[in-house]
Amino acid sequence: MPTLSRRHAFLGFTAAGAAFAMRRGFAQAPASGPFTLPPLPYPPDANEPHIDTQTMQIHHDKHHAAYVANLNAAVKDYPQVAAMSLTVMLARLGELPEAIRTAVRNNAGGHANHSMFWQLMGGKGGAPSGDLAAAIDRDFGSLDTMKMTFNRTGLGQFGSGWAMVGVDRSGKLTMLNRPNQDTPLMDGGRLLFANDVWEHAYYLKYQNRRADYLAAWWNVVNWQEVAKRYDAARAGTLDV
Ligand code: MN3
Repeated sequence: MPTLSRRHAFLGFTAAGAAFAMRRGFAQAPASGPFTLPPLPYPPDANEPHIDTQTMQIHHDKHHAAYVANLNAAVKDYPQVAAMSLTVMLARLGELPEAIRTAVRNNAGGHANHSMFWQLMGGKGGAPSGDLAAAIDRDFGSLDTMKMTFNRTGLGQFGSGWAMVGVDRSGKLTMLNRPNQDTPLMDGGRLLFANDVWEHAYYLKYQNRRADYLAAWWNVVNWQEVAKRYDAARAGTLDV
């Protein structure tokens, strides 16, 4: 099979695999797939009054659920892709079959981003402590400067996307932004935390006032959870 690249051969997208996928297309569609919607780790009113209950419910139960359903639909006929973890799938986007690459990018990205996002909230804001606080001071100057830069990043993201802080194995923090449901996981990176600046994340309560939403979000951040992510990043065990 001289025309197949090594990467395609590695992932098993051979003629036999394509034929298998086509046969599956005629079979009964499964009711679900390998990916599932994680439950919110707190009641939907836990972030009131800063993030309202209805926004939490629609955001989690409808928007995140749709990313999961669309991802399962995209990988349905591609068992080699369906078997991958989210982080592997996103890091290898360029190797995936072209027919599903965009769907996986949008929906695996959306599933990863939101799975992380719920974990970051449900807290009482305030300030981090210990190694995480020291890293924020070292890499951004101070917590207040970091928040200001993060809010400006979120405000400056044109259209839909995310304001993000990335973290590497050494614990170095980096201010980032990504459009749509893109994530540094697509470049093999890891996220410490991020805030969703799609209008669906804030429009019911804040309408066009994205700056107010960004400012209020800090009141529900769970810094204990962020600190766990920081420790996991340095241990090399941080996933989505
Ligand atoms: Mn969202």
